[in-house]
Amino acid sequence: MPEREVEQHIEALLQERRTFEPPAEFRAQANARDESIYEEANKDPVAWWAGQARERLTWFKEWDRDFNWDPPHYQWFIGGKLNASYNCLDRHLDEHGDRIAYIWVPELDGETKRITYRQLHEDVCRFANVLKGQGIGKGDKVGIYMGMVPELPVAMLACARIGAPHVVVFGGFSADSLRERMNQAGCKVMITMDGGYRRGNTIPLKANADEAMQDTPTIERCIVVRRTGDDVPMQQGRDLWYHELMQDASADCEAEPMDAEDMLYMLHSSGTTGKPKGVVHTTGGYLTQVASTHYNVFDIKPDRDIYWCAADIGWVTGHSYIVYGPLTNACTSVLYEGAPDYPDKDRFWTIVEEHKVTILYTAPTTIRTFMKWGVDYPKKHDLSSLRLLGTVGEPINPEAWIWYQEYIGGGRTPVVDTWWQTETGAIMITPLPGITTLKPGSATFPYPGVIADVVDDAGNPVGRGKAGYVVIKHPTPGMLRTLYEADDRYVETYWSRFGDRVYFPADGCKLDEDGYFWLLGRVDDVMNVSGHRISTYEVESALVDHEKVAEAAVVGAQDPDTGQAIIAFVTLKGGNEGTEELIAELREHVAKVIGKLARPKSIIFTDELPKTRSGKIMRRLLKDVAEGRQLGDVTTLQNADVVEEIRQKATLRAGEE
Ligand code: 7RM
Repeated sequence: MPEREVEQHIEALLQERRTFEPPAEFRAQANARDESIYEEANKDPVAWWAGQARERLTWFKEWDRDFNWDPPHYQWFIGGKLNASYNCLDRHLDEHGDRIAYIWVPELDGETKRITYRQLHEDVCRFANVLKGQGIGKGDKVGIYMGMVPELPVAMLACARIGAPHVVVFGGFSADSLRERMNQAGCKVMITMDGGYRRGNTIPLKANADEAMQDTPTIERCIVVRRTGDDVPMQQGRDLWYHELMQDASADCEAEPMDAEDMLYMLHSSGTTGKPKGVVHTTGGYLTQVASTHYNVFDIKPDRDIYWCAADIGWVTGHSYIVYGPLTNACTSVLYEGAPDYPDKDRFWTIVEEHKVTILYTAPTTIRTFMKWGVDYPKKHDLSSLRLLGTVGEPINPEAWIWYQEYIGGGRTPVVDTWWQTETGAIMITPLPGITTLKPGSATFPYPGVIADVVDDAGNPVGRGKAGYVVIKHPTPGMLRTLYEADDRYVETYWSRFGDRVYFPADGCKLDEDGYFWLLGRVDDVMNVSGHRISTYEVESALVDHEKVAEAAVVGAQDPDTGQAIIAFVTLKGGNEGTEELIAELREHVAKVIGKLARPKSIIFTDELPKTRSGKIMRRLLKDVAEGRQLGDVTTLQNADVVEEIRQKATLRAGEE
């Protein structure tokens, strides 16, 4: 299909259909289909969450007190006892033991594995015994540095089973980053793999782990899963093979009763500057919010749905919506090992077609990449099994939202744009697909039980039609309890901006005339140009709205005249050239969409934008480039080499001006 036609079609849809009602059949069958859910939750959020905790989880012992708030610290379900692995596995066995928990799709064809709840339970029990055999018990931290293989959720759940908090580090992180996180957490054991597959190459996980372990005094053992079969050195007395340990382990292991407030895991936040923050999540509260949101936002029908969250388990999205949410809800998930363009750019659609995926959850940046690749890839496949789509990670521009719904969802599916953070543990602002009238680009409304608002610099509500900071006015069960061994930083980062009773996520947000929330991105990305507040995202959205633009990143660079100046980095759709004429055209286009005040001062064309491994554009780096600074740490980039290219172009342009 010619791209011009696609663009015109999208343009027309953007004009015509500003809002999307839930399709009647969808609403009729939705888990959440009655608007009273909001009223009920608003009346008494604590009681509502307690209801969710009872409904969605199995407790060994009911809590004595549902909530305690000693600002800015809080606890949920105090005195309650439960186990996350028991909730994910054991309690499903009688009725659903033969249901598939994971359809594991390896990057290479031909070895798809279907793992039932019973098999997963058995592996988890065995591995829990393996960990016990290595001296791991309640409270000991376990580092995990793996690719997307079934042994990864097995390892996490085994930790949860014996009460050992896991500390997962994304497999794309360097040895240095891994070491820093292992030491910060004081991990006793590390679980890794010989290597992982990515785009046909192998990632040397064990080699990186070895390098990290040259200076990790607390790590006593390293357990290695065999995946690639590469020859890796095994250090006598420290390193052990997973498959050998599993062979001898008993499949009998009681789940340890944990306190609701016991740490389930720690995960370092994807901060781009400074020391990583060890975000602490609990057992009862976290699992409650994850299970509740997963069930209602994705409208999970455990016996029918094939659900696919295409994130990496190394990020919070994977923790909550590949492991804990779907398993708590006894759902069948796709677990995909590899990249969206391997062996070809239609890999996702091959998987959706072959496994009849019904729900797909991915990131806006991935969607924009699909747009860049063109509609012919999805069009080659039958995607009619899809009934619901979701996005997370950054604001989604309306054009991408519409494209996603139209070309992936066949114009039928609701799209849930879900806003949340590593720190919140679970979804906070989101549509409920059977209830909410959608507006492309808006995450719509706070989830039931979430009290959110938008405030100005002084902390006063801005009211409808205005922008400010999004805030959370009452702790939810899934939110972080602290930063590991850095409680001062916790208080200062999240509970100080507007006093100790208001959680500050550091995201800008606009409330529209109908009370919809439009998340605008990090407030550190908001520019101030001649006293005007302009979101980098708004300008980016205007740029990608232009027919020749594939992706754009905008930063505010210091400027002697206007305070900040808008600098745009732009990648073009195939076949277009970055000429002076086009620069003028794009500036004009932004002026038309937002206003002259938002016109970028400079536009720099580049083949790629620098992105973190979770796909977030590294604006900080681009800001460094735009302001002519020495570049900081680039190790968390997935494509570090593009930075030098961009820097040279930026210098050239500066010379021209
Ligand atoms: C889940 C996750 C958190 C930051 C957050 C926002 C941005 C995430 C959305 C979004 C607009 C969304 N955790 N963000 N989702 N912005 N709309 N639907 O991404 O800790 O890695 O990032 O991501 O800025 O503060 S995270």
